[in-house]
Amino acid sequence: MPALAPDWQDWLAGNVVRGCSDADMLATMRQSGFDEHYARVAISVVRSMTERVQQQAPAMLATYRADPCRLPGTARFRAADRDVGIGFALVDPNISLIHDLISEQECEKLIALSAGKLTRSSVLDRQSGGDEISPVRTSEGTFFERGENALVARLEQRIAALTGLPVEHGEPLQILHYKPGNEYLAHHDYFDPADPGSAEVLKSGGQRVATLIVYLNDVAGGGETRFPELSLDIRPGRGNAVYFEYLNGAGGLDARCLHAGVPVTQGEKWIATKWLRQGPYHR
Ligand SMILES: O=C(O)CCC(=O)C(=O)O
Repeated sequence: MPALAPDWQDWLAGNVVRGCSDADMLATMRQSGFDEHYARVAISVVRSMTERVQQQAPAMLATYRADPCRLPGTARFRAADRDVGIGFALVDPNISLIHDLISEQECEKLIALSAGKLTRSSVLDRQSGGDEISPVRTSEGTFFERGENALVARLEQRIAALTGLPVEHGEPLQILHYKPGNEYLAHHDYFDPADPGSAEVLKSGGQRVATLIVYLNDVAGGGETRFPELSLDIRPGRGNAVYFEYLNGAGGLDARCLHAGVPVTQGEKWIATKWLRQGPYHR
């Protein structure tokens, strides 16, 4: 039996530590083309080794769990014009950490193009469906229309390849800037069907299906994207991205995707956010 590549060994070990089931890991390996028997044996071997290490070296594994961005190896795949890596992939809910989605130069260019046109970020007024300024969200931001420039168009192609959703399902790319103390309190990105304002915002494109948050810089302190229902923190790392889906095939909305941008404590944080809809979106 050929040896399992080190990046897959790391991926399995990380998932065992996080408490993923064998069935979930098997499903991901099968989707990536592994033979079922081979995948079952690999899962069982890595599980037993990891559990043995877990008993003997809990401190080491606590570090591993707290900082999945620093997992040593990642499975790589092609997203349009770029090779990207997977830091981790949870199956239920579907949340992935993508490494190297965009280059350092692309991060810098997006920041430079945005810096002169930032305004205070708004949130949805759940009554009217309009925008309002709220202490819930204290960042500044700006938007790029779909295909507004060559860089945005290239990123949109990459995101479409990554998510399997057409470019037309994407809302404008949003760039956000957080200074120390700025944050976005825990919220869902989908529109609650019970809110009076939702009917208006659902008219174009329907419900939001998924979100991609791209980290444009390393943050000196704080600024993690936190999923409180899942005890999961994503530390910003330049060029990396977190992708999460909250609308399942049966039309159900997954409340476990509640998330927050925790306060930046040192330095600044720049991100690009792409919200993806069920259908083509126009504003
Ligand atoms: O700042 C973050 O990490 C989260 C941003 C966010 O929740 C959003 O843009 O919907």
